[in-house]
Amino acid sequence: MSATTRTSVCHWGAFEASIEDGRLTDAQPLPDSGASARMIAAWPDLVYSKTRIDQPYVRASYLRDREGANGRGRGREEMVPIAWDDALALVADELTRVRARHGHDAVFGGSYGWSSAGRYHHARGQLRRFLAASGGFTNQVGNYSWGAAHAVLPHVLGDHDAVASAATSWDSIVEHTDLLVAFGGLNPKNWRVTSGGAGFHHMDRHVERAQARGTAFVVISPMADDKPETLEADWIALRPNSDTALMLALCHELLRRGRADRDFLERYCVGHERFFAYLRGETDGVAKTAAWAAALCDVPAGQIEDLAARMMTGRVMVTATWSLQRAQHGEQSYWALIALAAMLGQIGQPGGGFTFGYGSLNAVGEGARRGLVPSMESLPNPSDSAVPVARIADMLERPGATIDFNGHRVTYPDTRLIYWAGGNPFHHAQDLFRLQSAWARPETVIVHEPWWTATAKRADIVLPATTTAERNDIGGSSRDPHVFAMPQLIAPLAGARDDVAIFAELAERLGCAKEFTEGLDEAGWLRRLWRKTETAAHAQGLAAPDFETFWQEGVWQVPPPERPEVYLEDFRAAPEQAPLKTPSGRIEIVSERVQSFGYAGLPGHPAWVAPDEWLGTAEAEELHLLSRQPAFRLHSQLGQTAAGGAGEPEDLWLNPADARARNLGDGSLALVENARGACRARVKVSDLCRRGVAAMATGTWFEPDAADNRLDLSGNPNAVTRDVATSALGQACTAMTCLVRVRPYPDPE
Ligand SMILES: Nc1nc2c(c(=O)[nH]1)N[C@H]1C(S)=C(S)[C@@H](COP(=O)(O)OP(=O)(O)OC[C@H]3O[C@@H](n4cnc5c(=O)[nH]c(N)nc54)[C@H](O)[C@@H]3O)O[C@H]1N2
Ligand SMILES: Nc1nc2c(c(=O)[nH]1)N[C@H]1C(S)=C(S)[C@@H](COP(=O)(O)OP(=O)(O)OC[C@H]3O[C@@H](n4cnc5c(=O)[nH]c(N)nc54)[C@H](O)[C@@H]3O)O[C@H]1N2
Ligand SMILES: [Mo]
Repeated sequence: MSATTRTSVCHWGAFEASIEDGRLTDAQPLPDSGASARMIAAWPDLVYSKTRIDQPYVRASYLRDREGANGRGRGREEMVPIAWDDALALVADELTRVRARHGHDAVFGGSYGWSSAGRYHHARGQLRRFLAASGGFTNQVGNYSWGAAHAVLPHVLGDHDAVASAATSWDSIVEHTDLLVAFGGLNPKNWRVTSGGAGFHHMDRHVERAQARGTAFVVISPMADDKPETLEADWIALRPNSDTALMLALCHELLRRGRADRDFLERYCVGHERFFAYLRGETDGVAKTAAWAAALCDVPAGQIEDLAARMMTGRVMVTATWSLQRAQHGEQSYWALIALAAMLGQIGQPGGGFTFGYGSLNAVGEGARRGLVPSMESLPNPSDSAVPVARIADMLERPGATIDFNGHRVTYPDTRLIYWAGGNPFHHAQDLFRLQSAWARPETVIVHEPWWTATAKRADIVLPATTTAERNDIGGSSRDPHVFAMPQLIAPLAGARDDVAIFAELAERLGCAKEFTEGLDEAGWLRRLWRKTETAAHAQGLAAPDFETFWQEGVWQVPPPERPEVYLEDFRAAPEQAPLKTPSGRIEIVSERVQSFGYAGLPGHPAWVAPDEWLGTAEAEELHLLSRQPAFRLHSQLGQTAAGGAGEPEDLWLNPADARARNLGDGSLALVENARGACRARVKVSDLCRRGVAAMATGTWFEPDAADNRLDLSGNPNAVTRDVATSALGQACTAMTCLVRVRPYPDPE
């Protein structure tokens, strides 16, 4: 009998794993790391899940007649086990055939998804490396998390650091901030997760410290649970998707009361006079007053005026969750928030200005040095075909069509082959029934997965991948001061192979092994990645341990930065010496460039544009559906475990009055539906949910009813969400813009 413990990390935190006789028996958060014990302890359940794929499989009719098989059989037909060698031969042959007949753009390999924490065995990164080495592929650009911000922020701030990496640190807030105004709030469920995995989950402690020192908090959200339970905060319960109107009214109040910081605007910004004209209604005849916003947000005008008055004194930090921009015209809310912070004039001061995402992800504002977690190198893609991530169904439906995207045109490729590893489009895409029919079009779908997810089930060729427990890696998050060794804990299960090993085999068959592996195996690559950490550390005047020491100790805790980060501090200190990378070098409250695109609803400055589908246009019985991040899953990951709620219909939050009006009681089953589809959910009645709003978590395992292919039984909100772009600027996901009807779930006969 042998028993050992090893340290490792995953997207939901750092843990100590117990291994007995070659079996992973337990996992617990590292002491004082603050990671969720419920999520961490799910590791054995995850690794040994009945949903693991035990060997390669091929869809029955595809195996019989590759070119004659009908794509509509995906997800419905039997999957036939085949030998690894035959599966690899089939994949290699199919890649060669499709590229020869239709060109490399016909291979869609964007493969969006979080994969797992290790930076070397990152499935999505390795797939794209392999497809680049073997001849090229159509890629995806942007992400689901902050696709709209990714497009608009470079026009306003010169880059997208404000959402991707930069943040005024909590230490700075604790010391200086008098008022923190949080659009979208600070929901602690989102702090359980960091991309790449973190050693600290201390966001709640930071909030507590700030409160104890005297920072006041305002939570602006349709949901009152968007804050830690112990945090005392004022709640402004606005309608979903109306934040931009509220921000513009706050700007108008500052202007009307002569409290806009004109010195700041003149020195650091461009365009404020034109923006002011818009606020006053000089350009469109509508002044953006508190009364104007009150009608749109369904918030009393007095409450808006009071909030504006509070923001006129002391040090004020404004923040917004990423959810705000995952909505139609989501670009505007981020631009408006920047304009509001600019009018307050505290950008670049300790504890002041704006920061995106405190309420969205663990470790935003955690004091950490950047650049020490190594990332795997990519290879240049011989194809320049690339499509915005959220446009996948549109791309599959309309080969050859062109769309506007951030000042240029994108032509959709004629997709003949889809290759996915490390993502779950049948979790992440909106309007899944639309995706399901578009997905039937290509000739071949290849998926690597450890588990039989909805995407794996909808493949022609499925290759079983190992989990991080079954291989060696290095992990960590750029926002957290740790780098972790991720030692192999157990032998690969059943027939599973590492993604990298699969690609290396395929590369051998396709004659590009040298380009793909560069002659290195796992051990060689991990050492090469660690050398990048050593070099980056050296450049910052630090000494990283050598690889052997790092591997033996299991973690390198990086010394904290010398001073708390203050976003745009250097720019504020010397705008001429440290200009922004915008055309003017300053914050662009008006962007001539965006205006020059001539897109509908984008006048070149923050503006209110009503969504097509929201409470402002809803019929009496319609509710606005919010599909939020799940509390104890990572998207669809952990959805097959008890910790992630496997087998339970997902909760649907309703206000007591809305539940009563629909004859729904707490715990009863409901049908959530609209013209796009329906899903089943379990009602949770709560006055923390604003009237007119229904809220669900994403990430259940999509499970359409066999008898009714527009009904999902698992409770996946993407059965009903809308697959329309934020705007031509971002072409990003708009999951939060969605109306539904809710009624009791019909009793089975
Ligand atoms: N309605 C609605 N939809 C949303 C959102 C929303 O707010 N509302 N949010 C969106 C956002 S922000 C995001 S980021 C996306 C998330 O969408 P995804 O990132 O696609 O979701 P995950 O469930 O993390 O998918 C990762 C997949 O990789 C697999 N995997 C893990 N490790 C490995 C490995 O080593 N090898 C291989 N081959 N596979 C592996 C997992 O099993 C899982 O199926 O969802 C988006 N969808
Ligand atoms: N536990 C857990 N944490 C996660 C993830 C996970 O899967 N599980 N996923 C991670 C990922 S990939 C991402 S991108 C981030 C996403 O981070 P966010 O996008 O910020 O997360 P959400 O939970 O979608 O939304 C945050 C809150 O915004 C509120 N909200 C929704 N719509 C509106 C609106 O129109 N106006 C206002 N004012 N508020 C609104 C909701 O009540 C919700 O609780 O979360 C990360 N954190
Ligand atoms: Mo995300």
